[in-house]
Amino acid sequence: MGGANPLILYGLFVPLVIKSAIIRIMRRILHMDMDAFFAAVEQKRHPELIGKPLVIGGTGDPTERGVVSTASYEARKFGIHSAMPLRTAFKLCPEAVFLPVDYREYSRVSAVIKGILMEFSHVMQDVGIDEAFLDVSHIEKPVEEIARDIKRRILEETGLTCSIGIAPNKLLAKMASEMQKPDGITVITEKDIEIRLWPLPVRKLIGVGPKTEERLKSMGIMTIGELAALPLESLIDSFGNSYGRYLYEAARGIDESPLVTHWEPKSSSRETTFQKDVSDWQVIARTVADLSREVASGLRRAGYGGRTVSVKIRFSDFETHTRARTLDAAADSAETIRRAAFECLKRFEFKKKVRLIGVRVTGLEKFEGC
Ligand code: TTP
Ligand code: MG
Repeated sequence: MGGANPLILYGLFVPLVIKSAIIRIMRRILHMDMDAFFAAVEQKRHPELIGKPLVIGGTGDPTERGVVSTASYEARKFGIHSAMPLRTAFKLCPEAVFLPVDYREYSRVSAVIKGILMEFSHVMQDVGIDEAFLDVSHIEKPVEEIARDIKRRILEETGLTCSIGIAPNKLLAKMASEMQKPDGITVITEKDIEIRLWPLPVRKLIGVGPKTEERLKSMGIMTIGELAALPLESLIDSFGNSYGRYLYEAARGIDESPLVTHWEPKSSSRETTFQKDVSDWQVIARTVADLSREVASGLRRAGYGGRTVSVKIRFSDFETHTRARTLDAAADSAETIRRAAFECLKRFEFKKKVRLIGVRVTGLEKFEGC
């Protein structure tokens, strides 16, 4: 009868300690990505377009300059994809419907979707107009059920479908959300890395672009599994310390990065490509004034002011120059930004026609009370 038996204490506490360690390590991260987002929003408000090849991009005129922002799944069957010139898309599928980009509407729908995600968890990382990470570790429900609930709410509120990936980290969650598009739910655990990650081509690994893919190909590495077989030293030799280490860990499905729930914008900019290269000073000046006004209104909406205004001019031969002007204090007024942009404009030599003009404000500071 001399107090608690240390063995019983051991039996009681050790499993608790282990359990809390597992809970801490095993995060449940969800990645949501809307399906053919811009096209789906258009099909929602124009139901007659459902099931048709639909291309969203530029001004919506496929005979003009501009690139494809997105294509409906029906249009993708013709080989049309994002970033392709609209004219090429038109050649591939002349019967497709072409529509202009309506950012205002897509941003509105995006805000509704992000609001729904926030109802499920406040730990959300907004990564783009149609995607976000959500930490759902604390929700005591099977992950598939959480994903189904989110998809149901998004469908009810917007009429749109999304694909969801769930995994112990952001890297695997993002790869999972791609695996069963459209309208899919994919759960990946650490046990799945060997069978589901390693057979994939290296390009499917987040952070591997076309250049790295080529480098790896030349080393005889085609799949993520082959990449995972390379020793750390040889990756560091080939790709440098930081990217080499990233590839080593990513190929093993390791990613400890936290969700970034708050970010500060670094710059605000707008640019425009003319349908036909211009030399008319009036047009150039009016464009700079319009872009300055748009940048200023974006800054005010976000509650920021900026110190440095720069103007970018791309000439008809693609030669591109930038001129910058730093203000005495951060500003968000259209008038101040326009005046600084015009000072920049005066410092260019206009010997060739102009293809593109951009206005950018950097050195942003939060304007309190906005
Ligand atoms: P994505 O999620 O890459 O594409 P998506 O939603 O159209 O299709 P998926 O079903 O494969 O996810 O991009 C989201 C939106 O961002 C897309 O609808 C349009 C826009 N976008 C561009 O404007 N330019 C681009 O190059 C890409 C890739 C996307
Ligand atoms: Mg998408």
